[in-house]
Formats: sequence, C-alpha cells, structure tokens
Amino acid sequence: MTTFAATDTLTYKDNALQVVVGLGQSGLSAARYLSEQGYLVAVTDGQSAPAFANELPAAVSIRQFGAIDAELLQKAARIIISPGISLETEAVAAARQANIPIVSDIQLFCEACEVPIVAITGSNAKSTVTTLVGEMAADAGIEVGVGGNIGVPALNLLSNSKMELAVLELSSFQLETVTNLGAQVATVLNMSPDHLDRHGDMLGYHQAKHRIFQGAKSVVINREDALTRPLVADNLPRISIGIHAPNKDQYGLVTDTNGETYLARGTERLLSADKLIIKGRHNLLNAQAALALGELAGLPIDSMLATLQRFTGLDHRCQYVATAAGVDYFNDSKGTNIGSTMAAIEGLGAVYAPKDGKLLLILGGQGKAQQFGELTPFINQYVSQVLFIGEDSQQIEQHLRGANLSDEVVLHQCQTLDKAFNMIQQVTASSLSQVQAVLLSPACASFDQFSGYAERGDYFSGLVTQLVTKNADDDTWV
Ligand code: UMA
Ligand code: ADP
Repeated sequence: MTTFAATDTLTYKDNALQVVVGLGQSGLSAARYLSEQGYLVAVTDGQSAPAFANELPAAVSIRQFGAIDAELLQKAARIIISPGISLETEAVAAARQANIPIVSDIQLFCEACEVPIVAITGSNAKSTVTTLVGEMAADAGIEVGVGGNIGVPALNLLSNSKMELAVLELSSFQLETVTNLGAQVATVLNMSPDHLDRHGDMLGYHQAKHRIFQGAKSVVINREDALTRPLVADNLPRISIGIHAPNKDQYGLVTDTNGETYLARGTERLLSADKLIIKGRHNLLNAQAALALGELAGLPIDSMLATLQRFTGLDHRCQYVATAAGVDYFNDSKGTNIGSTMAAIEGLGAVYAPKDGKLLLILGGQGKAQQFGELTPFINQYVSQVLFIGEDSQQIEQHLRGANLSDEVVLHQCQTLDKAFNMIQQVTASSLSQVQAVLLSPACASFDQFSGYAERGDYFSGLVTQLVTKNADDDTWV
C-alpha cells in the first residue's frame, strides 16, 4: 500500500493528486510545474534511484521508485506520463481501464501556453526543421522558445514570460496523449515506419502523429507523402511543399535550363539551392517546410531566406567527419529509421556515383520492428559493402537477403563499431575497393550499445580521428 507523506491534502489545488510517471527530463519538468501550480504531486519511476530525484522540489514528497507504482496510479486524479513509457505498461493500462485521465507534459504546456505554437512532427527532419524555424524567428527579432522532443522539455519554456512564439518538436510518444493542441500551424513532415514496436503498426503510428492537427489553425503538408495530409479539417489554410514545381501559393523546386535548382513559391524563385550549406534533396524539402511554417506563423520572408543561407545543419545528421586514406567518413548516427537511412544513401550516393564511387554503409542496432528489405533498392544502387553492428544485425541481414539484394553487395557481420573499423581498413586497403565514402546511418536505435545516437556518433567520429592519426603516423615512417 502506498503511504502518502503529505497529510494536508486539502490545502492543495483542487485536492486532485497529480501522478507523474517517469522521472526523466519531461517528468521533472511536469513535477516542478504542477508543484508550482499548487497541486499535490507524486512521482513514480521504474528505477530505484532516478538521476533527477535530487532535483525534485521538496513539496513533491510522494516518491515511489523501483517500480511504477500501480496503487499510486489508481489514486490519481490525473496521470502525466513520460514519453518513453508505453501506455501498455501494466500499471498504466490498469489506470486507463479505471478511466483515469492520462496526459503528456505537452498537454499541460498547450493548456497553459498563451502564445502561438508552431507544432512539428514527422518520422524524420523534426529537429532540423524545428531548429530552422526557431532560428528564423530569432533572426526576425521574435522572442521564441524552442522545445519538446528536441531536448528542452516544453514546460520549461513557460518560465520565459517574454516568449512570443513557441516552436515545438513533437514525437509520436508525446502526441499519443495530447488532445486539442490548438497550434497556430501544425505539420507532419513525412511518414515512414518507426517506433512500430510501441505503436503496433503504421496505423497506430499514423494516428498518434496526426493528433498534432487537432485544433490547428493552419497546416503544412508534403505533396510527396499522402500520409502527411490531415484526414479532418480540410478547410484549414494550408501550404504544401514538394520536390516538383509548385502551384500558386505553394512551395516547391524549379530547375532552369542551365540545370540550376531554386526554392520557389508559386512562380517566384526565392533562392538558388546552391546557396544552402545543407545539401541533398531531403534538405531542400526541409528548407521549404521551414519557410511554409514560418509564413503561416507570420515570419518575414527576408529574414527566413537569410537564416536558410547561414544554417550549417545539426551534428550527427549526414555530418562530414574527415577523410582517411582517400575515403570520406560521414556520421549520420541520427539516422535511426529506414526513411532517414534511405535519404542519406540517396543523398550521398548521388555525390559519389558520378565518380564511380560506392558507399560503405554501417547498419544496425535495435531494429524497432522495421522491414529493412525496403532499403535494398537504395543499397543496390549506391552501396558496395554493408557492415552490420548491434543486437538486430542478423535479422537485418536476413531482411536484406530476402529482398532481392544484388550479388555485388558484400555483407559483413561486425557486432561492434570497433570491429567494423577493422573491417573497413581491410576493405578499403584492397585495390579493387570502389568505396569512396563510409556512412554510419544505422536505421536503428542505439540503446543496445550506447546511451543514445549522440554517443554512438561521437564514438564513430572518435574512431575516424584515430584512423586519420594512425595514417598520418604511418606516412611519417615511410
Ligand atoms: N522509465 C520507466 N519505465 C519505463 C521507461 C522509462 O520508469 O518503462 C523511466 C526511466 O527510468 C527514466 C524516465 O522514465 O527515469 C525517462 O523518461 P523518458 O524516457 O520519457 O525520457 P525523458 O528524459 O523524459 O525524455 C523525453 C524524451 N524521451 C523519449 O521520448 C524516449 C526526449 O526525447 C525528449 O527530448 C525529452 O522528453 C524532453 O521533451 C528523446 C528521444 O529519444 C530525444 N525521443 C524519441 C525519438 O526522438 O526517437 C521519441
Ligand atoms: P528527427 O528529429 O525527426 O529525428 P533530424 O532532423 O534529427 O530529424 O534528422 C534525423 C535523420 O533524418 C538524419 O539522419 C537526417 O539526415 C535525416 N533526414 C533529415 N531530413 C530528412 C527528410 N526530409 N527525409 C528523410 N530523412 C531526413
């Protein structure tokens, strides 16, 4: 039986116990926020000593750690669930059964937020587009808060009383418990399989993502991806983006007779693609998405275009690391699903193919129930060697082999990045090697071997640096 440390519950707001489930970043922000609002707050977490326990306000005296406390959840007036915790978790499912409301920190945020919200989700490009819109707003002199799945809990933004605009990156986990977000503008940037282990199938994943449109005042859609279109509220102002020439009032790409490609709005050419530092077709879509979201949020076009020309991209997203022994190394550790890995193979493959170069691809980790066979057309076209790492590597190899993988693609099971680098040296030392670039784009989560994509990407970059140093030392001895 859970014991309540607080005895004077009648002095708390509404006498309504708020139970925060999960004490990570979002749980801590929710506990602090609700406590400041005067609620009686309890926290429970599966770990016996969650890292943020010492940062909880003293007023949050009900703390049940070591397991998610089912009895505590049954006493809640409202449960605030952390995005990393599945609604199917036994104690949580029982509370749902008992009709106890379950919301995310994002629900608390949108109920309290008094400024317009730009809400961004999608399988890929969320962080890139969120950062771009944030920088566009800041460049226009607007006091902007950028948060959500990008790493700053949304509720933390409320502490800035001068905030004029909130730009939120939202995950399917955060959205599945959000109702009536009411964004000024909302978008699903793209849809490809991800997190199917949590959502069951594409339908469940799609339903969670599309909750972002509830109460939206305007929307941005991707013409190339029907799954990004809202199924309801067809009458909302909307702007579309796409890789083809745009119609009036839409964004798209136009290519002139010299082969130069421009970002365009209707018939107006806005900016040559060559002026962008971020490269690849997917980034041209991302730039359009940021422009369309910014337009519907009322940002001025001139400062948006200026921002686009300055933006160097985010770490771990197709990031050039170094060249060792004539081979270029790219860190795309944030490529954690097949959609992002397809974009990386296609984007870089198109750079090396005209020089008769092929990619060496490092793939693997936790597979999240994806069908990796969908990667084979891209691998067949641009990749000569695939190195597998991580816990689902055998399964991924089977998927590729079962999906018409070309005989010319050589596969290696390496288990770890260290072993992969031994193999890379053997492969690239061969005079027959066509490999001109090594791409870490695992299409998988990293948690089997690393604390997250950033640690995996840093580890990869560290191995590249060692290789560069080793090659330099070898050259000195020649
Ligand atoms: N926990 C349990 N039981 C479980 C799972 C977790 O008790 O079954 C506890 C853990 O012990 C831990 C806490 O829950 O103490 C962690 O909660 P959390 O996993 O929700 O993580 P937060 O620290 O709150 O971070 C979350 C997002 N994490 C996830 O969705 C997994 C962060 O996105 C987000 O930046 C942060 O809120 C602020 O909004 C990260 C992420 O990986 C970057 N997102 C996924 C992605 O981008 O693919 C969706
Ligand atoms: P998210 O926050 O949705 O994970 P990021 O901007 O962090 O998005 O990028 C994640 C991965 O997706 C990176 O590997 C990046 O290169 C790739 N990516 C970026 N934009 C796109 C896009 N429009 N389509 C597919 N993949 C993309």
